Amino acid sequence: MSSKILIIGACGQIGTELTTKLREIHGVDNVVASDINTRNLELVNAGPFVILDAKNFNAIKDCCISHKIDTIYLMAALLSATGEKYPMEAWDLNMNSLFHVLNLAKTKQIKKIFWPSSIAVFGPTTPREHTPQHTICEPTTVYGITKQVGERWCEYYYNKYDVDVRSIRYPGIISHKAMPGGGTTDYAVEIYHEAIKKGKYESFLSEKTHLPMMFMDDAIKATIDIMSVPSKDLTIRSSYNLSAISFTPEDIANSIKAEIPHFTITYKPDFRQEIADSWPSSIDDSVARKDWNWSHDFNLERMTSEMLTNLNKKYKP
Ligand code: AKB
Repeated sequence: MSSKILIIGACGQIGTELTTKLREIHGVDNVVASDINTRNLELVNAGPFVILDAKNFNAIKDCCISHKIDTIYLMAALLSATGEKYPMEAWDLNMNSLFHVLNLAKTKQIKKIFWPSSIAVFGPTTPREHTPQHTICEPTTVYGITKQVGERWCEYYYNKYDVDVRSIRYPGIISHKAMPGGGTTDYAVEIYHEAIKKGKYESFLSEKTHLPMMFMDDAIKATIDIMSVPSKDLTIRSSYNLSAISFTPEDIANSIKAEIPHFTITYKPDFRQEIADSWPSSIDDSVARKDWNWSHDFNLERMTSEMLTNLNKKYKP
């Protein structure tokens, strides 16, 4: 029997592409997309869609009952940069939405949950290079704190209540369909849009800021893969380290210049620099590679070529 899936936060950067992929796999009618508003009309019109506030337990519960949902992907969250501007809102949304789905799964109404964590669980005291799966986690952002605490709760619900919750620590995600919103790694998406539209970009991170990143296709593959493996194969019930490529704004600018020679970049670091400086520069994801055969496909050059080809079609059809 096919799963009946609910995606909460389906109109966001990852939710948009995850919804499409899950519908390809499970059938359009088996995947209910939901968000707090209808900001992505293409997605809203492409299949079942419900307006849903991730902070409202009863609304999530009613939606699950009426659509006979057994699997939830909880993609709604306030990210690192927005979280610093609205700390209490970030805490409220990121924690309560997680408790709502964990508590639904505790009653066995929901059989499986995907909840994304982030490299933001790490902080300035974490080893920066090849950050191990198990290491010091002293995050200095509200977003990072919510992800760290969320990881502890996921593991707790798995151990105490046998809740099958699965999670990965996403690095910065680069994509050309929906824009990211409110993250520190957003520069790595904006830069491609501005390269096509204006031939120049002012980066809010300094040229040598080296961060872990990933192309969207790899992130979707990881998300689908971890949800597909038998439960017994997963040895981590907090969240898996996940890695693909790491680069600086200077590296990404050089890869764009290889295709658009007149492209120029300038640097004007803002408050997000401090957040980026507190995160690892590369991640050791050997446990994910061993447990569920994770591997990535896109390097920087291939990603740049894919981004520029698709954004060219969008802006210069
Ligand atoms: C952010 O920059 O806040 C996110 C993340 C790394 O989780 N993209």
